[in-house]
Amino acid sequence: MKISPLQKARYEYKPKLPLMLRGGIAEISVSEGAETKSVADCEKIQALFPNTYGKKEITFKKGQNTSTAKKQVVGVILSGGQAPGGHNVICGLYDALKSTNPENVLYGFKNGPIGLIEDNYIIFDDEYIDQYRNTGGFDIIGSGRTKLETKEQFAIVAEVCKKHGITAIVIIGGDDSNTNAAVLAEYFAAKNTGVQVIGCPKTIDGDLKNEDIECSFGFDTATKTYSELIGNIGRDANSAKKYWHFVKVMGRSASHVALECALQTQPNLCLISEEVSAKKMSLSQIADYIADSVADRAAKGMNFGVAIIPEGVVEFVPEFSVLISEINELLAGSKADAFNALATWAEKYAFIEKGLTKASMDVFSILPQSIQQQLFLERDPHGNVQVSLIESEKLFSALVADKLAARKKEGTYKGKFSPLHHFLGYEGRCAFPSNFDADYCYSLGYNAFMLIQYGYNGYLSKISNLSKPASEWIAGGMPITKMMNIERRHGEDKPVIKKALVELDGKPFKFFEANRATWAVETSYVYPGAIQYYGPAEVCDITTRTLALEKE
Ligand code: FBP
Repeated sequence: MKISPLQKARYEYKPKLPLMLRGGIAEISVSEGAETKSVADCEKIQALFPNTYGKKEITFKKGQNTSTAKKQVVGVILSGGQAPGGHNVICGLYDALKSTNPENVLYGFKNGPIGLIEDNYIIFDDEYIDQYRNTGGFDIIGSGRTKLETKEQFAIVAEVCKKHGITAIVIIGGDDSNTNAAVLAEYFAAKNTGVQVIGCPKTIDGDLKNEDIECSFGFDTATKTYSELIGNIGRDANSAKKYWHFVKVMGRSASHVALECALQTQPNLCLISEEVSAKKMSLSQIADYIADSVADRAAKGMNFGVAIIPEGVVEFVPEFSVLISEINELLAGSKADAFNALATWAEKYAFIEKGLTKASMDVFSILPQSIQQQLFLERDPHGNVQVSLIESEKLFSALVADKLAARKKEGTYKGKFSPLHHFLGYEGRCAFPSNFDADYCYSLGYNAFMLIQYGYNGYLSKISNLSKPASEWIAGGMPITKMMNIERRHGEDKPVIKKALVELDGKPFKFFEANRATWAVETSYVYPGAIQYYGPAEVCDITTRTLALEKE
């Protein structure tokens, strides 16, 4: 296999652990804190998790290791979308496990949770693991989106664990995967299997965070990668002075990624879905808001700019989400076949016109035809419109073009508007992890093994104090049930980890809000450049603006 010089150099990088985890396993002791309660709906969560609810918060410290010496056979899975640093979670877990006892074994179940059901695995050894140290991607064992959530699946997993003598499972995933980790932990405890479950917080979206988890891994590297590209685009815009760039960034429903990229690059505009929702902004209001900045800059002779659009924004526009549900209804079950059988777009349009309410038709009719057609082409396995596939960067630039054309007619706008479109998502999910993510992930994995060794079940590996140098990070664990509440999902009340959206009264948004009017009209771009892996700590080890502002 041919490897790049950077990959080769990264193999040699020694991730930094918190001081309390350094110096060898024999010196890591545990300190138990207070019993915990879930963030909401305590009684209901307790009733659903009688064996794992209310456990104590725990912190590791330097001292005599008092865990019971027993052979550990651990299984690990990667779940959901790729996030930089996943390989290092596995490397940290492997190193801790092997340095505790060389007889310990680490199984990697392949292609996500399905690997546990299909009993599809590899057993890690030094030679294999060393090819993945400090690298991006999830290709070490692959990932997948199958959910582990039913009793039948849990029974199969229990059988697989029994077959291999597995004592613990580590689930590296987002809020849904860690919710399922908690349910699996409860199942194992109720059945007295003796198998422990530990979760690790992953997702580039940054929406798995709360008072215990300061950030999910991968967010740092992905946002640095996107910000490098947005900075480059800004510099190109400021050089050529002829294009408006509409950049959609990943992040699912939450706008943490968009906000972080805006804090790093200071574009002319950044939509924040949570604000759109709070202010109940319509498509037309959003288009006017963008058009104002285009016109103000044009008046100063600047017919160029950069706008960041979070991928989930259209879901938060009230009239658009009503339109989506009406379309889902319109095409439910066999009605989709009748629609698809229509030969021309004109016939389809007439069908749509008949099926939608007037209010939704008003919204539908102002959309560019390409977006109208996307709403009917891209369906998920349940038959619903996949909102993340809607090219909202093109939608908004088309709506803004209409607004500007109208203003031109009125004589209130005289500029030129040439939009270009970009979507930044997959480009950032498998980048070489930044030093922050390399260190954070290795620590999460190392720490996950300490939780296993000390016998904890249903815990999330927790590394905190992350805005400080790695030596000052604090390692410990938090019962997953503490992060749960009851939410309505698919028509049922379900215990889930609360998803974190951007807080409009939080410091990162407040900072953005205080500066955006200037950024909208001036050209204040910042060019972060590429992630640096070697060099001074103030260049290589800094984390996100979001985390820095939150911890100010
Ligand atoms: P996770 O929530 O599983 O971490 O995935 C994040 C994400 O990258 C989102 O930002 C994006 O909307 C989605 O995955 C894309 O999914 P897919 O990889 O299935 O195309």
